[in-house]
Amino acid sequence: MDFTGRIIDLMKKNMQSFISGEVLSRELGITRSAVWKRVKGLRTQGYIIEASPSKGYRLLSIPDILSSKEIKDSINCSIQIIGKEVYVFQEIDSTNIKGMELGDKGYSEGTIILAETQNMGKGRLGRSWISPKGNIYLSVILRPDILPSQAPLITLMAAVASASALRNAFNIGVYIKWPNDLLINSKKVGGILTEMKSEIERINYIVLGIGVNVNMDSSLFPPDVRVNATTLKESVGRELPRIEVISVLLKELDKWYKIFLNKGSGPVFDEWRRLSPSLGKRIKVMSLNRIIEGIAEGLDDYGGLIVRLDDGKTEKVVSGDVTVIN
Ligand code: BT5
Repeated sequence: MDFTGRIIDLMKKNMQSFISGEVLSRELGITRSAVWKRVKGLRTQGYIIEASPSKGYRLLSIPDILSSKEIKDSINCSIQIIGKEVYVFQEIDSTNIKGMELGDKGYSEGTIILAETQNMGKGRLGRSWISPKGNIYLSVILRPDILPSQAPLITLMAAVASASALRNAFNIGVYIKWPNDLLINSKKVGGILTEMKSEIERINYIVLGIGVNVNMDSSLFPPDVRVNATTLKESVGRELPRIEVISVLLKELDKWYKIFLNKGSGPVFDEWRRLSPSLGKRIKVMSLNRIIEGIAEGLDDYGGLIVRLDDGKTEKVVSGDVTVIN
């Protein structure tokens, strides 16, 4: 690690209290003026560092810039699968596109791709995901030993993990709407896009993409999206350090992915039901080629939505957009 990295590390260990220039210069084996030069450099990167001639330096805040080291440090020890490799891009077309590229090249399960902004962020069915700075755009490469027809279960697992992570860490009511929406007060705060490369009977890899609106300025949403969208900042009432959000997301994803691999979909379904207020409600589902209305009754074994129609029959829906009818 270079001198600047080591200065950050030492100051972080003493966050909010002073560390003298003398101690820093001794630890690093460089002069005090060389330490000061690097502190000035850190300030230009957005680190807020107080400098006192008698007491030394005090780190007050860290800029909200994503770096693979910060992310790895934040999840260190507690994670077994998700986040073994972390790649961060300033700007990218789509983290899912990059995930497919790396998946093809054989990158290992748990590899993470993050970007500060996406210029071709993807939603489902060719839709786009608005991706300005300040949010989380995350993709994970997974290589589960499941059938291609079971891949939608990964979306449900990720929805449960993401909603649980945000609920526990920030005490906010995040709910799930089938199949891939994360909602706060019925507005979309995040979405999940699961893509895969497979043969008929075997998945080569899955790219699990998660987008969460964190600190973005909501006025950047076009009006038609704005009415149905929200950010964590709006709910919590303050900006959140994205590293903290990413860290809780990755830890919870690791936990739920292992539960899914070891125990199957049962525990995921149980939690999914608890977090899905639209179950039991009257809904309208718009799929590519039809619209149906009925009561949202539950999930089938593959994560499809079971809808009870007015004539008493049930239909299984594998993809579509759900609206709750009041
Ligand atoms: C989704 O699609 O909700 C999946 C979103 C997945 C985004 C992540 S970011 C990391 C990874 N890399 C990618 O390129 N994608 C994934 P869908 O259910 O089809 O919803 C898309 C619709 O949500 C759009 O048509 C808009 O109406 C709305 N929308 C777009 N951007 C939004 C945003 N930032 N917040 C809330 N709603 C948005």
